Amino acid sequence: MSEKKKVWVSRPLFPEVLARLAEQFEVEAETVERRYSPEELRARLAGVDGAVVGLVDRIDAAVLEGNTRLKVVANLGVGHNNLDLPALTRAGVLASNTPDVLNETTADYGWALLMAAARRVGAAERWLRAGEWPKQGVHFDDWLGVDLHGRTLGVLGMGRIGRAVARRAAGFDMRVLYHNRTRLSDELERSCHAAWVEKETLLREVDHLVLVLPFTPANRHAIGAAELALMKPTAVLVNIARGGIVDDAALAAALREGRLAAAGLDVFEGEPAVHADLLALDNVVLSPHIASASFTTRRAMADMAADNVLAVIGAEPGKPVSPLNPEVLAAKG
Ligand code: 8YV
Repeated sequence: MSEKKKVWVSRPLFPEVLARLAEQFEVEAETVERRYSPEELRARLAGVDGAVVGLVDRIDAAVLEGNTRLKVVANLGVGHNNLDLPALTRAGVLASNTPDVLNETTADYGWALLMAAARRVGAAERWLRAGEWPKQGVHFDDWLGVDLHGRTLGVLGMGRIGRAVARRAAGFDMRVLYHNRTRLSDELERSCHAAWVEKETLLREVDHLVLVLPFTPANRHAIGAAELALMKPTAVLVNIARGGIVDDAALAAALREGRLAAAGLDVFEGEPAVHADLLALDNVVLSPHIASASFTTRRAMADMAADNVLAVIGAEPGKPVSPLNPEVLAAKG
C-alpha cells in the first residue's frame, strides 16, 4: 500500500475540518498560533505534499527553494499578499484562497466598526467599566457622536466585499459613492446604489469612508497624510482591508488633532503590533484582524481550504474551488 500523502496545517483549525483531511492524509496540525521564520516554513513544507496556511505565513521563493514535493498551498483568507504567486507557479504549486464565503460577514463587521467608531461605543464602554458613570453622570451633551443615517458613505475598493458594504447603506438611507480602478457595470452599480467618483472627490465628499481594497505595493499608504487632509473633520474612517493601506502614524496624527472624527481599524501596519499613537487615542476602535470571524464563515473558509487541498492531492483529484494560479494545473495537463 502506498504511503499516505502529508499535509501541514500551520495554525489551529476546526477539528471537523482536520478530520476531513485526516481521512485521506497524514495531517500534521499545529496546535498553537504562532509565526514561523522562513527557515521553519521551509523545513515544514519540505516534507509535505500540501499545506493549509494563514496570512502570517509568507510563502516565497526562498521558502520553496528545492521543494519538489509540495503540490498545493491553501491560504486561509481571501487576501493573499502573503503568497508569492509567481514563485509558487514556478515551483509547480497550486495556490488557493477563500473568496466569497466571507463577503457578507466581513461587510457586517465593517459596519460594526463604523457604527462603533461613529457613536463612540468603545470609549463609552471603557468609561463605564472604569466606574465613571455613578461618579460623573451622563450629561445631555456628553458622548455626542456623528450620525450615519442620511449621510454619504464612501467605499474605496469596490470588489465583492466593497459591494456588500455598499448594499447595506440602503438601510441607513445613505448615499453611496465609491472609487475603484475599474468602474463597475451599470447593473452592479445599480445593485449597490453606488456612484463612481475620482478618489479625490470621494475623500472630499464622503461623511464616512470604508477601505476594502486589496494590498498591493501600489496601494501602500493609499490613505496617508495628503489623503486624510482632504477628508471632512467630522468623518469616520474604517479599515477592514489590510495593514499598510493606511499610514497609521498619519492617521493617528489626524485623529489626535481633530482633523478626523474617529476611526475603526481591524488591520494594522506591522500587526500584531499596533502603532503606539493609535493605542493612546480614545476616538479609535481597534480589533485584532477579525472581520471574517463568525462561526459560520470561519468554518466555511476552513472547509474551502480543505476542499482545495483535496482537489489537488486527494484520492479523487478534481478542479480546485478557488485556485489563484490555475496555470499550474494546465501545465500538468
Ligand atoms: C483573515 C482576511 O483570513 O480573508 C482575508 O483576507 O484578512 C481575513 O479573513 C482572517 O482574519 C484570518 O487571519
